[in-house]
Amino acid sequence: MMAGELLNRIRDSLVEGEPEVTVALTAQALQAGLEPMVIIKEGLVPGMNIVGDRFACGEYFLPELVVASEGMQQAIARLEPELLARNQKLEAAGTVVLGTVKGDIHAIGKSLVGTMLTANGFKVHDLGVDVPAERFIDKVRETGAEILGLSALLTTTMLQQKAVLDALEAAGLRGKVKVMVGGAPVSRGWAEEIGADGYAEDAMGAVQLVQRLLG
Ligand code: B1M
Repeated sequence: MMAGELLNRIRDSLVEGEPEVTVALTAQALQAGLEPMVIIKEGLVPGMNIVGDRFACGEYFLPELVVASEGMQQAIARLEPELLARNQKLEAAGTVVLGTVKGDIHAIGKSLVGTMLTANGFKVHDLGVDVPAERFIDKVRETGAEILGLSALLTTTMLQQKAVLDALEAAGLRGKVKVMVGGAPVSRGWAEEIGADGYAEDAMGAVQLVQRLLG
């Protein structure tokens, strides 16, 4: 099968809700020599976007969203060792605390950001999803992290990014840690508005941003 066809089939298997097919095709794509990031960007993400659009217009419901996200998560789990193997550094380039903000349980994009940061030599403390401001603050204090990454996928939970920045300020930590925000509804303008140190559009952008923030 040609690379393009394989990627289209990966996309379609997510849209059709066939996680085991998604994983099998992902393995096949790796074997065929496709780069893991290409499989994510040109197969999995387009599939997920179609599922999201169908959900938004009422054609799909939550069960379809859940099945598609399982397919994507399993496929990324299959790709993760390959992503990590591509760029192992011996010395930690810096420490990042990462999580999806309170009220928000979207994990996939945040986890991908964590994987790519790890692959590029950063020590990542991933606190998971639905993380309250106090947990971010405790972890930043405990680890002395230089970077705090806040993911939000809902327009409602974007406000939590601002809440975490306010809580950092109140805790006297704002000057000690650089804050990166991201997630589908987040923009550079929003990052500026709430006084974050940077915005990244995707996982590779997050790696570049962290490298830049750490000079
Ligand atoms: Co939800 N959901 N969802 N969902 N879901 C969206 C986000 C939505 C846009 C779908 C739609 O209507 N079109 C919509 C939000 C509308 C809005 O607010 N504007 C939505 C909704 C409404 C909901 C619920 C409210 C539905 C309901 O219950 N009625 C509910 C909310 C639950 C909650 O959080 N409290 C809900 C639930 C779910 C599931 C649990 C079923 C599932 C998530 C499962 C999981 O993660 N374990 C889910 C999914 C899968 C989606 C879509 C379809 C896909 C998200 C995804 O994983 N994308 C999504 C539609 C869409 O985005 N197309 C949708 C793939 C991922 C690789 O991309 O997450 O964007 P993304 O991450 C990217 C970048 O954004 C960036 O890098 C990543 C990699 O390139 N990035 C960062 C992300 N975080 C970053 C952090 C950074 C930097 C970059 O620095 C810190």
